Parts: sequence; structure tokens; C-alpha cells
Amino acid sequence: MKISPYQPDQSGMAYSVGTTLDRFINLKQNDFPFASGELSQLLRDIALAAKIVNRETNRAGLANIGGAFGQTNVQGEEQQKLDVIANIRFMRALSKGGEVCAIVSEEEDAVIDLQNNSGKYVVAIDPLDGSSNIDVNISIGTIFSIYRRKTPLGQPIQSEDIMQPGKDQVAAGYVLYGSSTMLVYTTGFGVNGFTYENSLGEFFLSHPNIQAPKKGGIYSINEGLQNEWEQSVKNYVDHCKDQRYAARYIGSLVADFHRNLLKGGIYIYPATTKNPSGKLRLLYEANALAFIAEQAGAVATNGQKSILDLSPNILHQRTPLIIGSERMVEDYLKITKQEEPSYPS
Ligand code: AFP
Repeated sequence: MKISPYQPDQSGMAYSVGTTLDRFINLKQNDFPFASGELSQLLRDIALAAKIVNRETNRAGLANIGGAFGQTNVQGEEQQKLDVIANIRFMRALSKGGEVCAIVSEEEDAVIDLQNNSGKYVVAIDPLDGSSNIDVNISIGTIFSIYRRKTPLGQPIQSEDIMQPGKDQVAAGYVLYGSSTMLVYTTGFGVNGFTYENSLGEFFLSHPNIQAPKKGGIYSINEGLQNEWEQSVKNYVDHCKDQRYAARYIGSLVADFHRNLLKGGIYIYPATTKNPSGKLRLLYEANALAFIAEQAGAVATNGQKSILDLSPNILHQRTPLIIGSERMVEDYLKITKQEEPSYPS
């Protein structure tokens, strides 16, 4: 009888394409001999909730769960039914495991204190971003940031546990419910993307060690708001046109960001007359994407400072966001700094 030894896949072994998310998380945890496994469990909990939201999203057209819920959230935005469902799913997943002490959600007015003083982590989450796109079958996403609490375990949470700058994130990620569903995350050691295989119910590593192109050919901004921008932003957009960059804007932050991260590009949501501090939320939108961007070699700024250096003052704080390929953001800063800020009257 002929016996031949098994030849394992030599393509990077442990982290090769096709590794399941669970296995990847376990292998990464082994890199830290004193890791307790709580962050790993938290990431698994988030992945499970993402699978459930993915299922609900796919059924939205059939099951009458598209459309408005009939209430507005704390931002004054109309809540979609799936916003509410996604919020419930993530709240449940984050509260069951015991790793989390508090949650900040786009859909909740106040911080949710889980009354779990032994929980090490605080999570800030936008459970379903871009939800006004659900009814028209366009990609939507979930965005999350994870922080280690600052106050000692065993004590009630304090505002310093919640209001942390983005540079203190221990992990961040997003789920893109698109033509396929992807989970992309970082724990501060590079960015990895996992694609969901519906029939197997698993996320598999599909985009190891994502590196953003240093320069790209896409600019993403809501040009319908041009009359509300500062002159300096208009000058940059004119520069994009001079360069013949392609204009691409979905109106789902996760989808716009993901495309630009992989292909190279710049996403801009500037201050406008209606939203002088920008529209996007610092704690559960900008910070997570900025952490991922920087880990992938891209850049994120509010036009003055790095997003990750901003200290939040209020829970649902907004910020201008300019994020994307390094050289494009550099050009943005060069061009916009030549102008004094002045809103058109
Ligand atoms: P919704 O979740 O209310 O659809 O908000 C989406 C969002 O926060 C972000 O995903 C988009 O990039 C941005 O708003 C689009 O805003 P404009 O419609 O003002 O361009």
C-alpha cells in the first residue's frame, strides 16, 4: 500500500485565505500569552449578531421589515425597522457575554450601562448605517469600536470610560451587507477582511492584511450640498475634477469607505451650513473607520487634526470626516489650508 504524507497549504499557513473567523481569532489570541480571551469572545459575539442582521437584511424585501418604523432616533433621523432590529440584535449579543460594561449606540439617547462592573470593555456601535438605503436594495453596514474601560473593574462606569479618544481603541471594525457580506476588523495589528459564506454560516478570511493604495482615482462627497461648503472644500473638489478622478458616492458610509479602502480614494463629509460640525458621529462612525484606515496605511482627519486625537465632549458628537488614501488626504489638507474658512452667505 502506498502512503503519502499530507502536504499542508504553504500559503502563509495560519492566516491563509479561507481560514474561518473563529479560527483566526483563536490564532491571533495565541500571539498574546496573557490574553484572557474576553476580547476574542466579544469579537465572536459581534460576528454572531452580524450574521443575524445579515439574515434579516436579506429577508427585508420579503418579510415586510423594510421601511420606516414610525419613530425618530436621538439624531432626529427617521428610524427604519431594520435599524431597530439591528440595535436589538447587537444589544443582546453585547450584553450576554459578560465582557462589556457599557454600550453607546446611534439608536440610543444615553449610554447603556449594562450594570456589569466586571465587564472590561466599552463598545460604541452604529448597528445599521446607511439604513435609508435598505428599501432600495443598496449596501448598508454596521460600525463598531471597542475600548478598554479606564476605571478599575468592579466599580460603576464613569464618563471617562466612555468619552475616550479614538487612539485608545483596542479594536474596531465594520460589517458591510453588500453584494456579499463582509466583516473587516483590526485589533491594532493590521486589517483583515472576512467574507460570509451563507450556506456554511461562516465568515472566511478573504482579504488578509489589507493595505490601502497610497493614491487613488476616486473622490466621494455629497455634491448636492456644494452650496453649503466652505470655499476651500470647493477648491479641493475642483482639483479632483482637474485630475479626472471618478466621483463615486453611495450614501452608505461603510460602503463608500470600503470601496475607497480597497481601490484607493478619498471620502469627504465636510462641515456644511446645516451641519457646521459635520454630519458623521465621532464615537461610533469616524473613530472606528479612522483606526481601520490608519492600520491599513490610509489617513483620517477632521481637516485640522487626526480623527484619532479628538477627545469627545458629548456622546453623539459629530465631526467632519476626510478619510482615505494618504496622498489624497495630504492634497486635501494642502489645498484647503490655503483658504480662510468662510461659509457662503
Ligand atoms: P442613515 O443611516 O440615516 O442613512 O445615515 C447615513 C450616513 O450617516 C452615512 O452612512 C452616509 O455616508 C451619510 O449619512 C450620507 O449623508 P448624506 O445623505 O447627507 O450625504
